[in-house]
Amino acid sequence: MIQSERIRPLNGKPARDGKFVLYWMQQAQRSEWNHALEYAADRANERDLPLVVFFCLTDDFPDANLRHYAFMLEGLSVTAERLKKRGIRFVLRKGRPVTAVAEAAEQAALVVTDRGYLRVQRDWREKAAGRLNCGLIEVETDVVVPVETAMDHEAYSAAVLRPKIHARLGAFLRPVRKRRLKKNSIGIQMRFEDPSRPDALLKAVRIDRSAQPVSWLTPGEQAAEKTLKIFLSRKLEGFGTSRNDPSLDFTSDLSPYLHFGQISPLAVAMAVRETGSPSAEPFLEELIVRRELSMNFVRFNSRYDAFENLPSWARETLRLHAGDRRPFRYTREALESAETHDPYWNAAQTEMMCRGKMHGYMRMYWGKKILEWTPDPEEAYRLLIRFNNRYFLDGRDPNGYAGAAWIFGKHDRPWGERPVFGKVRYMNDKGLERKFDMRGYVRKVKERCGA
Ligand code: FO1
Repeated sequence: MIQSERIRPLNGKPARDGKFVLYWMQQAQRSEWNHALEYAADRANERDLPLVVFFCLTDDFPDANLRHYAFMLEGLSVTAERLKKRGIRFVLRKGRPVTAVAEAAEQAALVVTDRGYLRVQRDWREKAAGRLNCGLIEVETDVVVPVETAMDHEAYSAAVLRPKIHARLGAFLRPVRKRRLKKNSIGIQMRFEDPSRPDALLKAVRIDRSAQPVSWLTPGEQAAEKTLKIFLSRKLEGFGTSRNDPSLDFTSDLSPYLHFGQISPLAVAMAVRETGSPSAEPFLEELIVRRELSMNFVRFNSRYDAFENLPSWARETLRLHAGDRRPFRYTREALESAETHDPYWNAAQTEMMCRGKMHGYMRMYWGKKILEWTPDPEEAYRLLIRFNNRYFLDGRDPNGYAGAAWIFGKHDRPWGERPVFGKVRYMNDKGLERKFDMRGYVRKVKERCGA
């Protein structure tokens, strides 16, 4: 059984006679550990109907470009292959999601979808709910504890959310059983594009092509599982003590896969917990408490991508210090091309530009310096969101929005007052040098990015 807290009917309409059950795959782009897919399989089996999986490829996903579409489409080709092995037809169509799902559902008895938290994802689902003539049911599968089950309002900080999550973990850390489909759907006739040719699809979409795809990380659920295995066998042990050192490699590299739903956070959490490693706890704090704090944030704060989402103390202190003299000031162009006086910042920026990722600790430092070196905090906020969304594989994600907000004081507390930052937490290069081998980090980025 899929836990009832994960399930929400979106339009109150009943199922009707139809040729298949349709799963509109959107957030959870995977064939395993997917509550929405298995829920749809149950509904199909109880009606003796086949199950069809549908994905809408839209060319105007906000702030997305070639780098992200390449990762997503290659991943989807793997998912299509795996679904086929289960006798499930995967239909991909270009278009606008609401219209496309309504068309794909013309002969469906029922439509099931997964849950996404961003404005655009909520909007698609709300409009589709009104448009469809059959039931639309949402199943939440990209968090361990369903968002409203943990809390029904915005959490002020991780300290507030943590005990609520921990209290429910036992109930939700449960594997997702893979169902056997009674009826095979491979032969169903439907108009579709070929998901096994991501290159052709990439050429066909009209998107911003300015950020290049990355080659160091293979997309798709299979690669995600391999990345998890490598993390468990070689990195988890050192995660507890060395994850913050940017010259070392103890982070999981899972965030791009999590962003596109190519791996389930539940599967990762259970695998990590099973190791019994002392590092499991700090890792699960990031994967569950911190990540789900970001879902809580975008779910309950409608201004999650703007300066106005900050707590009043942070907005006030930053505005009060907006006129302070900046030790350095850089234009967007100078920042974008990594031309500052700070070799560590330049290395972090280079890492993001060339790999679509940045070491987690450097991501905090990098953001703090954008705040420090931009003439105005509100402009700095916009710039940070822009860089985040454009260059990171895992940008355009609740985690990215919460990370940007944290730089400006969200989910944090006031610290001692100082120029520019006011009471917002400060970070500096001396701190980095004291704690880590920063030359090693710069060298590593040079080796990887050739800059
Ligand atoms: N979801 C879709 O349903 N269709 C798309 O064409 C699509 C493109 C896309 C591009 C970049 C990106 O970061 C996300 C994209 N998504 C798309 C959504 C994505 O898979 C996730 O659901 C959310 O971004 C989660 O934050």
